[in-house]
Amino acid sequence: MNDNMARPIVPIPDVPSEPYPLKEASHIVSGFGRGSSDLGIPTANVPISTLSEEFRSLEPGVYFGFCRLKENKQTELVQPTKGIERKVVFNYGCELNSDQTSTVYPHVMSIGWNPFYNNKEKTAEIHIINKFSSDFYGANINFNILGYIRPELDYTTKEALIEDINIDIKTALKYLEKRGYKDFSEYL
Ligand code: ADP
Ligand code: RBF
Ligand code: MG
Repeated sequence: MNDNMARPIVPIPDVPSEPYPLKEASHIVSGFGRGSSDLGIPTANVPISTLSEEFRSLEPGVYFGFCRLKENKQTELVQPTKGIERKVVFNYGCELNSDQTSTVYPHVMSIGWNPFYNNKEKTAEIHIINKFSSDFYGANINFNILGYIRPELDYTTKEALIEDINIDIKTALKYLEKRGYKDFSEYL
């Protein structure tokens, strides 16, 4: 046993159930850059202001679903994240190849204040379950939410957080393979 908060067991139904499926379209902005550098798990951050009222009323926590990336030609829509001074290269997804823009990827999404890092703003971040060879800041992303995995937790170590995210990834893949979930892979 360690002294981290226990990960609660949340039952996941065999098919998406109310209020899911939810579907959103947004674009990717920059955050603090901790996902790749500190955790080794990059997350595509989407501005909460671009998301529906229904989405914004979701409990903080970890969710899963499918997503698809697309090059963003309307670059003026991408606004810098308030309060975060960090220079990254925005290529708006122009380096994504046709294979990458036609593939539907599974994802796990974290919504909330990241208690482990004590963030002051609520964030919505998507870890796409795939290895990419380059970044795609500014790209468009269509995603759905098909289920809820667990609440946001605080951790005493970074390793415990990483371990839990890896369990989240395994859980998402297991459910997204089921017929009832796979049926929503084109609902984007
Ligand atoms: P930030 O705090 O700016 O979001 P991250 O360290 O979380 O920084 O890295 C996120 C960026 O990494 C994304 O915006 C995207 O361009 C890129 N990226 C590369 N691979 C992935 C992936 N599998 N899932 C999400 N983003 C990825
Ligand atoms: N941060 C937390 O502080 N607590 C969590 O329980 C937590 N769960 C996450 C689950 C997933 C699937 C992902 C992708 C991220 C999670 N994070 C959590 C957010 C993590 O702290 C964040 O992605 C990094 O700070 C990079 O922005
Ligand atoms: Mg991120």
